[in-house]
Amino acid sequence: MNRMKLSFRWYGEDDKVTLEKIRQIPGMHTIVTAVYDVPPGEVWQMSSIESLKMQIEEAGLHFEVVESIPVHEDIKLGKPERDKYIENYCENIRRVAAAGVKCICYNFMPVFDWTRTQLDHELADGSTSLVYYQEQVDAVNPLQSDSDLTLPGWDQSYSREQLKEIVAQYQAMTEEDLWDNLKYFLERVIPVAAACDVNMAIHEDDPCWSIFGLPRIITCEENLDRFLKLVDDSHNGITLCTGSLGCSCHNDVVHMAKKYASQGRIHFVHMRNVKVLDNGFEERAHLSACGSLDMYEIMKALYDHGFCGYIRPDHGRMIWGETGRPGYGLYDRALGATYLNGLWEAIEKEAEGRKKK
Ligand code: DNO
Repeated sequence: MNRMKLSFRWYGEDDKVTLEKIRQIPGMHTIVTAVYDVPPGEVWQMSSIESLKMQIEEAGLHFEVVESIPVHEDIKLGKPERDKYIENYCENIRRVAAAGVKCICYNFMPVFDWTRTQLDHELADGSTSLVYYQEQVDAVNPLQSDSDLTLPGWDQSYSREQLKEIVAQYQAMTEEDLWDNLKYFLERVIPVAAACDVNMAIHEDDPCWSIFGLPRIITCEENLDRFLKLVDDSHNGITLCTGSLGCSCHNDVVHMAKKYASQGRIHFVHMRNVKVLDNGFEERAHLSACGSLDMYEIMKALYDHGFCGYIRPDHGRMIWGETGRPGYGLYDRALGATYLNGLWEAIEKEAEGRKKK
């Protein structure tokens, strides 16, 4: 039988959304988390990993997915110091594997992880969500000292000068340079993941286009094909993030789900709906009718093509007066989880019914 494992992101002991609450979501199996108090590039303490595992298992859940082990900028920039950071990365893979982790999510985006222009945009029903409006991004130029150099979601640990310098280094790089650096990284990391039987699952660039002229390459079908061939091993796979890919109308997410699931290369899925607009996109409730993506067709594509990895409801809106980490409150993600369970049960029963006939 074709099974998906339902999972939920938890930010550790400081998360207002506690394990006690998460465990009450029907069908919950796996916690997705990371060691958050270590800077990118450093080795995680075994005791920190063990402590996460213990807390999660005490709550009756499994610790099988890490999101993320961040990739140090020197690796993405191809600097000489990268070898040290790659070795640390490999050591982290060995350590989390020893604790029972089966899947590691990471990204290869220069400097900025996900980018939004507002984190609390009010939707028609009074809920709030994360949005991206291009004109607001265009107004922030990281190389102009008098520009307002922040957008929500960015790493606040850089000073303005540091950020300007690192952005300038990437602007001098081509997409081909970034591909070379990704290949160099994968050639060293994937054999270690394979030996530990851990699936590496790259997260697409969010949004899936270049920002401020910085190269971004994990953006579309053609590039995902190229990525999977860089190291042609099933441990070199993807996190299918429906919202990251689906915010561009050029990406056919249902087709991509079919294609990469049948190749056995989707190890993790982030299910989230977005409304695509002429000038960007808005994050919406998970239900298909609320956004531009057909969530049923995506789940069915995964089911029909043998997907049996981890799925988590991705960003939720803030509803019912909840406050907290944007995108990562309890209520709307829990509604998302329940919706995904419902879709999956219906798809599974229908398929089993078909088989019996
Ligand atoms: C945002 C997340 C991303 C994701 C990383 C993976 O909410 O989907 O931050 O965790 O890009 O490395």
